[in-house]
Amino acid sequence: TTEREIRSQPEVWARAAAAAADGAQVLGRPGERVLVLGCGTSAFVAESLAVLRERAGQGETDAAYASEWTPGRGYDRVVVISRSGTTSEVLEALGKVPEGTRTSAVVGVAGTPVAEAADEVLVLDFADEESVVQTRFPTAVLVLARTGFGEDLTAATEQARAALDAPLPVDVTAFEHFVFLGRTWTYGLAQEAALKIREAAQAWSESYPALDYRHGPVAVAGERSLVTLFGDADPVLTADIERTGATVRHDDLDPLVQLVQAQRLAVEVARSRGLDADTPRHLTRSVVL
Ligand code: F1P
Repeated sequence: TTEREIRSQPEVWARAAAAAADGAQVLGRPGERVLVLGCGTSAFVAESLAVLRERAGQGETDAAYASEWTPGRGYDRVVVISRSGTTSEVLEALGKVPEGTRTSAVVGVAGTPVAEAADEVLVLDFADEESVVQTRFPTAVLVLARTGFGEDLTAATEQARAALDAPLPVDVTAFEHFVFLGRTWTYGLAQEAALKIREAAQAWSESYPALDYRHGPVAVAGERSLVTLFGDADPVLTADIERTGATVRHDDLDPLVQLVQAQRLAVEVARSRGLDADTPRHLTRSVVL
């Protein structure tokens, strides 16, 4: 199931791009001060989305974990992201939004508690998933956002198709430690990639803002470490990391296609350890208290 959903991403992205005009409204009208909230995967999507929205000149945008947010500074709109639409902390966060602040929900399923609790709803039912481990829903939200903010993701979608048709260019048995580094909006992707490795493969993974990796965490890098750099290449950082014996990967792909490759990596690492990505240990599709 997870593999099938990973493979479906080019089709799902095309549909997400087509829905971008509606989406841009729900993600905050230009000039609005927006806060984006979510849990787990959706918290990382919130982080990336906040950077993308602000960078596109749409207005000040913050992101926070729904589970930790308490109202403080004022916003025109709070946008919550939840594939299931049932996550308790997201629902509780919506309940805390001050009177007069508009609320939007981006969900995979209409009629769910989160969808019902928000003033406006964007339902990406075509991106909904059966799997516990999220793959195409988060990427669809980001394709929709980027398209809505003026990017053309046709080439990235073609890149994803080509990447999916080729074998993953990594020998997963050579590594036991997986590190993902990102900058600006791709830091959210790096965190999401590391979460995939933990969820699907129960393997040791970490994520950092790229340049911060040298400020301590690099101490545990070694020959069994695979370090993936999202976004732009950085030869100086790469050389520094390679000195530890680690392997550094940077594909010249759209960062969302890099995330697709990380999702595939998680499935392959799981398989190499005798695990099934469809049945991750200790996890449920959404956390409902
Ligand atoms: C959020 C989430 C998932 C995670 C796990 C528990 O779900 O944290 O990201 O994989 O299954 O729930 P949602 O609010 O986006 O449905």
